[in-house]
Amino acid sequence: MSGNPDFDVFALPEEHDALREAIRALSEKEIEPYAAEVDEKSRFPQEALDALNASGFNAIHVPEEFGGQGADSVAACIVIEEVARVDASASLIPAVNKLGTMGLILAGDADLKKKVLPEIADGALASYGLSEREAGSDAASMRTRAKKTSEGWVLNGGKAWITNGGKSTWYTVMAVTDPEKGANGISAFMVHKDDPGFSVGNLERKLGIKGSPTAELHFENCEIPGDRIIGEEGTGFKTALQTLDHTRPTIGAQAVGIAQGALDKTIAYVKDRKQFGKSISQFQGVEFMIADMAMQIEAARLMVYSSAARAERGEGNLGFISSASKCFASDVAMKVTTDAVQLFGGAGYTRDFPVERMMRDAKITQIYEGTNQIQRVVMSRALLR
Ligand code: COS
Repeated sequence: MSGNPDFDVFALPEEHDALREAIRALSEKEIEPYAAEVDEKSRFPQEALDALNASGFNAIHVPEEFGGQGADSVAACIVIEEVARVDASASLIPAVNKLGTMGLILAGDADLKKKVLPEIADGALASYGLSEREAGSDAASMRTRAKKTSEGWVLNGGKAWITNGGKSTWYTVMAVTDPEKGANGISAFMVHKDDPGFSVGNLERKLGIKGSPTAELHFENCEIPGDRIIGEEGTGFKTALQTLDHTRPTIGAQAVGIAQGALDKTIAYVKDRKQFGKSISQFQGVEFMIADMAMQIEAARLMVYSSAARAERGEGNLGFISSASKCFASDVAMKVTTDAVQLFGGAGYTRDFPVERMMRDAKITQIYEGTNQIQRVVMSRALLR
């Protein structure tokens, strides 16, 4: 059977393959050597930030008109996936830069975009502030308030579990502007780290992604100018959910990357490790586990790219596919990394090998950007409405 060279409808464009090659090489050279130490010391992966900033992989989603590269959503997923393959903490740099600017890109006005986006393209970090201690899955029950004044807005309250909090320059913050209107009384704002009354509180002590600080944000009569609102008053909750429609696939990409990293390490290990006089990769019990791991990763990757491509094309009703891709890929990452530890045996349970870190890092992908239970709520609502 001869191949049809024109049949490229279900293949990634060559640019994406070239992008993967470039970001993989950079990740293996500049990020992977520090990953174990970053985790061990719970320190920020500065080397990764420097390398990503120097190569322009820090925020490739920023549109060209605002100083970025205007890369498509699948390209952004590939960058996140390849960084996560060696270090999940570092992959939160490009992932959260997208999360922290997507509301602005989708719903902000040109002047605010001009103020914020070029800085992010240049290497400043952005974060996303939706959750509060008492408003996690039920995000609309948030208490942080923003009151209009003659000068602009004054924010009071606090946000919790903010990824890269304290490292970011800009924060997309959702706050209640009209408590009578529920979800439709929430607005979105861009807050700068130097705004008076803004401060970063305690850092969480976590199971994984230890290189990425997770912080509280405090707003005590925090004054911001009037032009920092994203879109119209009262549209902030919708902007926040629309953002997640675009960024849940990026968490799927992170999960795929973590899983692929664990599989690659496991394949090398099981070929090398000998028991009963032969390499353990020659036992069918091991072969079948490897096959299942790879099969699940492949399915997750396809769902993530398809979801990112649909977001890129501007399709409506992204709720089902974006939640499905994040949910499926993160469940795959948890399963694959757990199996990786199993296949490494006693060695896998030690910090001498990276798979236990990958297993700890995978767990968060089932929780953040909406728990996998919330993803199933979003999916079933889309299917049954
Ligand atoms: N895009 C735009 N608007 C949306 C939307 C979307 N994807 N999904 C819902 N909306 C709109 C609804 O249409 C509704 O507007 P109207 O009242 O004008 O019809 C409004 O937003 C509120 O929606 P809904 O009533 O469905 O909100 P709920 O309070 O029931 O919450 C869930 C919905 C649970 C899906 C939402 O709170 C959620 O995703 N929670 C998890 C939050 C999360 O992911 N947190 C992690 C932090 S981010 S790292």
